[in-house]
Amino acid sequence: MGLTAVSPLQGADTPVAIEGRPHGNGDPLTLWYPDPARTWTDALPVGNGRLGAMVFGGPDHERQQLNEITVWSGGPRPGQNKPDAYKSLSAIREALRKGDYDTAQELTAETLVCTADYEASYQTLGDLNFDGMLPEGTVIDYWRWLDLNQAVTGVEYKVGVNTYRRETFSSAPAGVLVTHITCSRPGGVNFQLKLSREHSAKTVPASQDTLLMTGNTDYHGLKGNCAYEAQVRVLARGGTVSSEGDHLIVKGADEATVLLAAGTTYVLDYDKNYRGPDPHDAVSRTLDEASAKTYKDLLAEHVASYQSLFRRVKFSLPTSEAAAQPTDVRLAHYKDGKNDLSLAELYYQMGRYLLISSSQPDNVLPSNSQGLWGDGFDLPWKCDYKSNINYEMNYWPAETANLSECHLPALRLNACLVAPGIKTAQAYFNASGWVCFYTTNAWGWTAPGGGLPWGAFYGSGGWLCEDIWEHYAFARDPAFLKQYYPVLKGSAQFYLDVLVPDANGRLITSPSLSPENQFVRPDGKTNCVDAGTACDREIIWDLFTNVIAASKALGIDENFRIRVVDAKDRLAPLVVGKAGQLEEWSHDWDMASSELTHRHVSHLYAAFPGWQISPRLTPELTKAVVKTLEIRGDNSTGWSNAWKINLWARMRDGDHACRILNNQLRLAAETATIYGEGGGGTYGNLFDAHPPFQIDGNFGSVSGINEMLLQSSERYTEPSSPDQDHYVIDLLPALPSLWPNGSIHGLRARGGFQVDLDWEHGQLTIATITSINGRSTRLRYGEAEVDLQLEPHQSMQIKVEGTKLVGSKVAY
Ligand code: FUC
Repeated sequence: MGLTAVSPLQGADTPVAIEGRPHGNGDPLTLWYPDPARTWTDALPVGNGRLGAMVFGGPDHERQQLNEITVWSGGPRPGQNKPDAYKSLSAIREALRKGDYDTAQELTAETLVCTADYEASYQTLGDLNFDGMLPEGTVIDYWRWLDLNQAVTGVEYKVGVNTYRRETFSSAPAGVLVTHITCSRPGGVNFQLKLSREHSAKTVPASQDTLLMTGNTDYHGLKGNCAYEAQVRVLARGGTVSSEGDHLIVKGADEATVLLAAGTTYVLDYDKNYRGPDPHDAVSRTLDEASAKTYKDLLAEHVASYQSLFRRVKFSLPTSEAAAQPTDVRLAHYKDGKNDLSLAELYYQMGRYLLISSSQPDNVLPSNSQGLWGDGFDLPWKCDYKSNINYEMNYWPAETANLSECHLPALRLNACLVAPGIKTAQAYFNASGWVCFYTTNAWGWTAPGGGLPWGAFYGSGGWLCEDIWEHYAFARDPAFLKQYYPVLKGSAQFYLDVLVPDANGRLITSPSLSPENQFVRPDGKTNCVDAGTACDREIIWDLFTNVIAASKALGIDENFRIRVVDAKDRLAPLVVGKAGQLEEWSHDWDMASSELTHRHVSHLYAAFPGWQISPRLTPELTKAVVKTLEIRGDNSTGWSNAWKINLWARMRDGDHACRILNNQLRLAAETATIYGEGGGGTYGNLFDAHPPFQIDGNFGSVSGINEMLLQSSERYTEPSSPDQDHYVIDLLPALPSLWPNGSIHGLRARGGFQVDLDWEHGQLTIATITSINGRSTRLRYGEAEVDLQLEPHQSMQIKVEGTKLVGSKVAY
């Protein structure tokens, strides 16, 4: 990107000559650019969890592409459950027992795959277009930024001697998108404003200063179960505001504040068919209340609310001159990272920013596969909640990166899958409990949609329960665990019902898929339907472990627990194959695969996000995980690379983890889908490239950085409280040699602790452990260990003395 550009801007009527300014503001947590966005992945995202915009920053023509997290096409599909589908199960299982994989696969495809259309997609809310903002003349000193400290994006430039400035943010406390426009020349603020949407929308003036857009999510013959409303209002100081058709016209103002509020009929309630009241009253009230505040007050309350989450973690790596360059230029030059270490810090905090901005604690729906941001009506992969990895990955950093409350929208959605999931469990397995197959969406989809080798993966129900347990393990709120225990139990009931003995009497799932992958048998035939894949067993192992721990912690359900303990003990063990790899399938078929580098590494679930495999507890299986990672390679889609950062960190190989992270910090331009090698990278606005843009890679990478610096997955038994789960906190378990000096403060660890870490020359200098509400933990640094007892809110500083960890209590 050059510093001087003459470019027709997206959607602009007239090309504008622009000279960008050579420096940003030097702030390490600001993304900046010397020219406006040309493409959607150059534009900068803002969001209050629910209401978001991609801001392009054109000087004459500004486009803000809008999203509201509940704008979904389609609706609930009661027909997703094929009655009596389960009747084919015994024939499928029998075929698998006999090794007749072709028949098993045919029968699975015919009967266990849902035939209802899977068409619903997350959609754009529309566009807010500002036109005619400039007088004649060359734009100089242009820059565009996103300040992660304040969650504000802006542009500033000059024409002649006059400075024009716009700031945009989406406020969680006020519930509105705010754009503030100023010019150093009195009366210099002029523009026309248009609120529009390409499909199913009508915009009318609601008053002289307000536009109202209403519509629904009908799209190409697909009826939408969602009606929406957006209202935009201009508050000007000086000058005039008038409405004309679907436009507002601002003339000669000294400054203007543009407020946008939006809402839909969507409610996360299966019993109400996901449909609530018309949003008109709520939208009008929100807009009126925000209009009564000054811009200064709106900004102050927004920044305070955002910073209460964002400022909890401070990550610091040494900075260099390279950090002064525009963000996309930094990406283009990053390579092995040696000359621009602090780009990893910016990328890390961008991930936290994106989670806060797409998943506020009271969001009606969680962060989807593009977070909150999507431009279109039928978005990539429906922009849904793909629960065979992608949706869960979105929330991997929620707890460790100290954003526990931001996890709640996902936990509520998961709990809301129980009602439809009970029907799916009955229809496809005649089983009790609930299940979700490989994906879900806003409408309670739990069935095996999507054909093979996608749809019939039924490990997702168990995988979604991992989030529930993790929230408890970190936040340690017994009331939460009590409330969500039935969700965990219902999932365990399902798996207890569907497990069957293998030839050796060990329990497996049958039929069973390993997400989206296929195996090649010795006769050269390719199939995906197996019995007892490793991934299913690992998910069930984790779920059972957590249900046992939950029922103990709550002191309930002993009889059920005994059943779960028994089944867990009988699960078929994990196996190391001839190549030294962890076997993915029921046989040693991995090395015959035509896709040895397949992006899904589902059978490594046991190493991350699970903990069944770890270097200390299971060294042989750990070697097999390392071998498998080597075979799969480092080069795949964005989310696959991000998963491997976490896995290599768990394998205690910080340098390998960091190598993959460095590869993620590579400027991507491709937006067409790439499924394997050649994928990955990061767009100019720091969005992850699958490609196309998919936000899980951002979140997975944040989690991966956390795993390099702090781990707390290994459990131990504490004799003084045997019914509680206790965790080893590993300090700097996989510190990469590229980062010999740095610090990270405010990470969270399981068991209810917060940790600050400082290191120099690759060695820990000081760690501070604070109990949030945990009492016992075991700290580990290298081979040194110490058991700690802390009262809630007590802190302890830890130093390394020789081979020992020595602590002193400090005031919190
Ligand atoms: C699965 C993945 C793809 C993509 C999509 C959203 O199908 O295999 O890579 O992430 O989900």
